[in-house]
Amino acid sequence: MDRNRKRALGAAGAGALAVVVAVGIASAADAAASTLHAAAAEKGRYFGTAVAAYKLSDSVYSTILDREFGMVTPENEMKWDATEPSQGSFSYGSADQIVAHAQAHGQRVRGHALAWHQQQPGWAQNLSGTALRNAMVNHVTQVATHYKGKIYAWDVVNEAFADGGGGGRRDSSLQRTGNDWIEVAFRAARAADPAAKLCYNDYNTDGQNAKSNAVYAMVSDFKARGVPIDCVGFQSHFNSASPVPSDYQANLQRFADLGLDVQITELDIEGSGSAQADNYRRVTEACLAVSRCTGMTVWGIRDSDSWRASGTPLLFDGNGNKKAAYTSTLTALGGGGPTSSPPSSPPVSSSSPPVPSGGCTATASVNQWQGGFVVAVRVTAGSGGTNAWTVTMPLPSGITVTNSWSVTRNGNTFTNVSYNGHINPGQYTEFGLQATGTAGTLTPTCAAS
Ligand code: G2I
Repeated sequence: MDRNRKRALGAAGAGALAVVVAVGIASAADAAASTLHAAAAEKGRYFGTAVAAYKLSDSVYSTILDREFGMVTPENEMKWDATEPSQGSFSYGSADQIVAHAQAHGQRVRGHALAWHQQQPGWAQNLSGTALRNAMVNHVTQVATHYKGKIYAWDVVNEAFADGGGGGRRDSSLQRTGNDWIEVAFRAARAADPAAKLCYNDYNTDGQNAKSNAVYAMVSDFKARGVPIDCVGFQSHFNSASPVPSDYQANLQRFADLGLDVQITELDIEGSGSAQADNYRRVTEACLAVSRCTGMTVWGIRDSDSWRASGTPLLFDGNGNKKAAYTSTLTALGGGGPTSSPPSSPPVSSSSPPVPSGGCTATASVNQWQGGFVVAVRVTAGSGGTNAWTVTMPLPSGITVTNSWSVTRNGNTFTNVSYNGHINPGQYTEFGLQATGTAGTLTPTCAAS
C-alpha cells in the first residue's frame, strides 16, 4: 500500500495553470481518515454533495454536511430560473447563501448549471433564435462573472445530448439556435471566469453507448479545435433499470485519455443494504482507479433529501444515520479504520530525504495569470510531527482573496482545518487560495503545536 499519499490536482485556466489542491497526509502509524472528504483528500480527490439552501438551517443536515463533505453543488439555486427570473434581472440570494456557507466551512463549490434546456425561466422559454442565443450568452457571462474566483468547476452545459441510439444532440430551443451553442457557452464562461474548470455534464453517459460516444466525439473535437473545456461530469444516477455499467471505469478512463478531468457529479444509487453498498464501492473504486477522476459528488445527504427519496439512494438514512453504503464508500476511499495491522517496524528506505528537525516548514508555489493567481502552500512536518499548525504568509496590498481551501484564514494567518492538522514527521499537507491581483514573491513561515 502506498503510504505516501501525496497528491496535487491540476486545473487549467486559459493558458494559465495548475491549481494545487488539498491533500494527504498519512503514514503507517496513522489512524485512517474518518470522514468521506478527509479520506478522499488523502487520495487527492474531493468528496462532495448537492446542497439545498433552505436546508442549511436544519442542524442535522448541516452537521453532516460540514463533517463529511469538502465540495458542494447547489442543487437548484444556480439554475437559470433561480438566477435570472426575469430577463436581465439577476437574483443570487439562495446561491450566495450556499457559497457563503461553503467558504465559511472550507468547502469548495461546483457551479450547476449555466446552460440547460430545463429549469429555464418562463421568459427564456418564450424566446428562440438569435434572441435566445444572446440571452443565453448574457446569462452565462453574468452568472460566471458574479461567481468569478469562487467556483472550482462549472457545469457549463448540462444534458445536451439525446437519449436512445441516435447518438445526436437533444432537440431543444437552445439546440435550434445552432449547433455551435455549446462551444459558444464554453467560450463565454472562460472569458468570464478563467480560473474555473469548465465541464460538460450529462446522464446515461456513464458507460460506453451511443450517447456517451456522441459526447466523446464532441469533446475530442473541442480539444482538437481549442474550444475551452476542462472536464466531463458523469451524473451517475443509478437504479435497477439503469445499473452501474460494467465498463464504468473504462468509460471514465477513455474520456480522461482525451486530456481532461472527469468527475462523478450527481451520484445516487437506489436500493439498500449490501447490494447498494457494493455498488457505491464499485463507483468509488472506479474513480480512484482513474488518475484524472478528481472527485465525486453525491446528489444529496440523507435519503429524505433526495429527488428520488422513495428509492433511498443516498449514504445517510432519513435520520442522518450512516448506511452500509456510507461505510463501503469510506472504506473504498481508504478511510474508516485500519483494515490490516500496521507493520511492526517502519519501512526501510535509503533514499528518503532527511526529515527536517523542529515543528514544520512551509513553501508556496504561485500560478499567476493576468489579473489573478492561485497559490498552493505545502506544510511539511518536522521530526516532531504536528497536531496543529499555523502558517503566516504576508500578502501584498492591493490583492483580494476570493477563495481558499483546506485551511481557515484570518488575514495573513492560515490555520489547519479539522482533517489536516495532524501530520506525521516528514509528511506534508497542502492548502490553497485564489486571489485577484499580483502575488509577487510569497514567503510563508510555519509554526506547529
Ligand atoms: O433531475 C435530477 C438531476 C438531473 N441532472 C441535473 C440536475 O440538476 C437534476 O437535479 C434535479 C433536482 O435534484 C431537483 O430538486 O433537478 C430537478 C428539476 O429538473 C429538481 O426538481 C425541482 C422540482 O422539479 C421543482 O418542482 C422544485 O421546485 O426541485 C425544485 C426545488 O425543490
